[in-house]
Amino acid sequence: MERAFWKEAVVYQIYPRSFKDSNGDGIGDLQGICSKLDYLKELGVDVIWLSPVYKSPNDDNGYDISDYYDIMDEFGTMEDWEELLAGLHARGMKLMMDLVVNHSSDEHAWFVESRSSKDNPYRDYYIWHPGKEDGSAPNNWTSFFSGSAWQMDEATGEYYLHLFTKKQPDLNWENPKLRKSVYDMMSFWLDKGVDGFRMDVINLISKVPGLPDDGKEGLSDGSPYYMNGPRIHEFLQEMNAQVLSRYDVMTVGEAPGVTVEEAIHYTGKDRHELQMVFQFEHMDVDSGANSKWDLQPWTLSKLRGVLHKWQTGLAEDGWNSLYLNNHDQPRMVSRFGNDKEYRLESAKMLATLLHTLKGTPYIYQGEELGMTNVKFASIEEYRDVEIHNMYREQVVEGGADPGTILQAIQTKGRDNARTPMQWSAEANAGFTTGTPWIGVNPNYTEINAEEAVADPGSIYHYYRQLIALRKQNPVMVYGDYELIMQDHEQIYAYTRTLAEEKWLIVLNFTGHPVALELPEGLSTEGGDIVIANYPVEGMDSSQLRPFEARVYSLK
Ligand code: ISL
Ligand code: CA
Repeated sequence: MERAFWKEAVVYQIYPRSFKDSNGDGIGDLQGICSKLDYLKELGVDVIWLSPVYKSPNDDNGYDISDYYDIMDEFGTMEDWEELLAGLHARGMKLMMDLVVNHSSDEHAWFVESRSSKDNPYRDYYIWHPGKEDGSAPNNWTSFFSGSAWQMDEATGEYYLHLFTKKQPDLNWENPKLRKSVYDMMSFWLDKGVDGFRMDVINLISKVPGLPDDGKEGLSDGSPYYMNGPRIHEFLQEMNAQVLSRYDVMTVGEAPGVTVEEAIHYTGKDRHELQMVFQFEHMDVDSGANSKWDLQPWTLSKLRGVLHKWQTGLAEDGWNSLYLNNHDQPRMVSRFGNDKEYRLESAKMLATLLHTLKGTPYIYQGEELGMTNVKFASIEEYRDVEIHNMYREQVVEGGADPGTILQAIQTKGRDNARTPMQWSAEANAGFTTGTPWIGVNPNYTEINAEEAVADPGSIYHYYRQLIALRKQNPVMVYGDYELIMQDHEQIYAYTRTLAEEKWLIVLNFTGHPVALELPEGLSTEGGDIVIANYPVEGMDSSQLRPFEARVYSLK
């Protein structure tokens, strides 16, 4: 067991636009975050991952960066950012910045230069290609956010690649000059005292040479030609050698489409690449084969199957990140729990899962309050570019039933995670004194931080306990994971073992009571409850109540 800070840490993700507005313009900002540092310290988290705060025209809320060296006007100034960093450090917390270098904004100076002429020195900072003979796009790849991944640029008559929106042109990692520019920029932030990076879609940066497609008619998924591409490990090892290894940093790479085998290559001990990745397989358990908008019921078997595969797959080498929601995903209590009569119980049950599996837990803002999905009644109330592009493609151009598509958006849309943080029962949930950039979830009068902090039985206090337990019990971090009752349809149960210490975790994933029959050789007799989401009084060793979660220390 090799101890490491980043294994023992709990990370809290802030989506600045929606966290706290300090000046009444309706947009969260850096001073807003500064005003909540004591709240974060009280919760007990060790690291803040800050979604992008760099200069940006906000086509994709900061994931389209026009200046990597400066702060977005709406969020404040470099001085505000420095105050935030100092405030975190003064409280013993660390700051992980978002690193978005698969693409930049089309308003970045590099792209402005690049598009201006074919022989501009920055031309090769991006991926340009002439069209096919008939003038159509160079290949049939789709963009993540609907339509072709190629955009014709009139100035030079060539197409540029954009895996995301057309205002997010892909950077050309084949160009050593671009790579050097990225490494310089990373060093700039690390020299300012940043403690790590969350790397946006980092496994997409290496594209197969020649940018081939699958030869099919019409648009098609190009991911086999850029996910975990041919030079990805070379690039990451270079980044590590030139930048990361010179600092004591924490790293996590966002990696859609990553497999367990690949994850070991990214995070293995002797690989010198990343510490952990965000894998996505468990985010696919309620989607059809082609799209997240194709709603399918999930089952515990499916979800557990994926989590178990990753737990065992990275048991010897590599390390897991643990999350059930973030700024791109619906709220976990609405998706995997019950956000109505069992909101409290199921949010705590899911929290128990996240904090007792092996890996580093990531809390997304508001998760600790049990914030839920929002159901905006019309498409106009949504803000996300992914949602609007999809709606246009499906409904406006494709003639799909608007009601069906709206339901998919209400269930899976990213704006579910982006409604303002619910601080109090005051107007606009205490998020802003102005008009919020996106509607507040109307349930803020009941679900808010002020109430939660005041109520010892709240989800918030349950998170505090879980985080505190992690600091006192190495078994939570380093203990071996072993699945029991592998085929149970309602209960997810496993043990964690470190030397003499053995913990048993039992989680009821349903809204009804379920009989608990432990396999032979395992007994809770004489064991202690470490944490549970129901009072210990009334606990029946042979039955779990709706969404009941228990962690035992066994004798
Ligand atoms: O959000 C998703 C599903 O709806 C993912 O496909 C998501 O686009 C993918 O995980 C990449 O996400 C990251 O890069 C995007 C940005 O929009 C996301 O917010 C970011 O997390 C482009 O930078
Ligand atoms: Ca503001």
